[in-house]
Amino acid sequence: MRRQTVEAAAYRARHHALDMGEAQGQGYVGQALGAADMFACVYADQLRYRADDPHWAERDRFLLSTGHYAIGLYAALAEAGIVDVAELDTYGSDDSRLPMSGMASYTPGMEISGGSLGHGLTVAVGMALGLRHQGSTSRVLNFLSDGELDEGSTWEAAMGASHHRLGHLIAMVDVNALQADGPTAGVLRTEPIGDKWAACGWFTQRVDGNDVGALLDAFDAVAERSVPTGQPAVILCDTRVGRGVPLLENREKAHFMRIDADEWQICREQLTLGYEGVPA
Ligand SMILES: Cc1ncc(C[n+]2csc(CCOP(=O)(O)OP(=O)(O)O)c2C)c(N)n1
Ligand SMILES: [Mg+2]
Repeated sequence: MRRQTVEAAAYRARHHALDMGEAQGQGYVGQALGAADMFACVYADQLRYRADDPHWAERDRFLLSTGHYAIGLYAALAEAGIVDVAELDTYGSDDSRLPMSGMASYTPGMEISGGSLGHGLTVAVGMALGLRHQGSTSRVLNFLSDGELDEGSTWEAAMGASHHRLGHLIAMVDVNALQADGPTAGVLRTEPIGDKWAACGWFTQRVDGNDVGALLDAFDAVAERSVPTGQPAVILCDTRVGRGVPLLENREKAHFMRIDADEWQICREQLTLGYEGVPA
C-alpha cells in the first residue's frame, strides 16, 4: 500500500515534468523522470512538512543542491500541495517562481539555491548542526547528483558529518552515470562510490533508484540505524535518465533535452502505457 502510494505520486510527477518541459520545448526533463521515484519517496513517504506553511519550524529540511534538478522538485512540490499544479507550465519562463535552476527566494518549499554544484551537503551539515543545537528533532535530507561527487567540498562535508555524529542527516545521490560533458566514468571516475562514503564514516546503502520498494527499505534501514547511533546515512541510487519514457531513455544528448513539438504526446503515451504495465 505504502509502495503503491509512492509509485502513483512518482507517476503523476513524471507527467508534471513532461508538461513543464513542453511549455518551453526543453529542460532538464531527463533528470526529473530519472529521479522521480527518489523525490516521491521523500515527499509522499518520508518528509515531515506542512503544505500550507513551508517555513514551519518543525519541518524536515529537504535540500536540493543540484539546482538544475529543480524541475523534479517542482513536480514533487506540486504533488505535495506546496505549489499549484496550474503554475507548473510557467517553468523556465521570465518572472516565473519556477526557474530552470532552483532559487530558494523564488519558490515556496525550496530551502536552498543550487546552481553552483557541490555546496548542498556543506549547507546540510551546518543546518543539521544548528538544528541539533536548538534541540530540534527535524531531519535534514540532501539530494546530490553524481556530478557533485567531483567536488572536494562534498567530501569535506561528508567527513564533517560523521565527525559531528549527524545521525539525522541523510544524503541521497542520483547515480545516473551522466554529467553535462558525458558519462560520469569518462569525466572523472568516482567508483567505487560506496567505499568512499563508507570510508568517510557513513552508513552506506546502494539501491536501484527506480525501485520504490528498494528505496523505502533503504529509508527504513536508516531510521533503524542512523538516528540511534548518530551515523549519517547515504542512499546511493542507481537511476536511468528519462526513466518511464523509452523515447527519452535512449536520447544521446540527455543532460539538457530539446524535444520536438510532435514528440511530447508520444512521451505521454509511452509513460502511461508503461505505468499500466503495457510494454511500449
Ligand atoms: C561548481 C559548478 N561547476 C560546474 C557547473 C556546470 N555544470 C552544470 S550541470 C553539470 C553536470 C554535473 O553533473 P550531474 O549533475 O551529475 O549532471 P546530470 O546527471 O544532470 O547530467 C555541470 C558540470 C556548475 N553548475 N557548478
Ligand atoms: Mg549525473
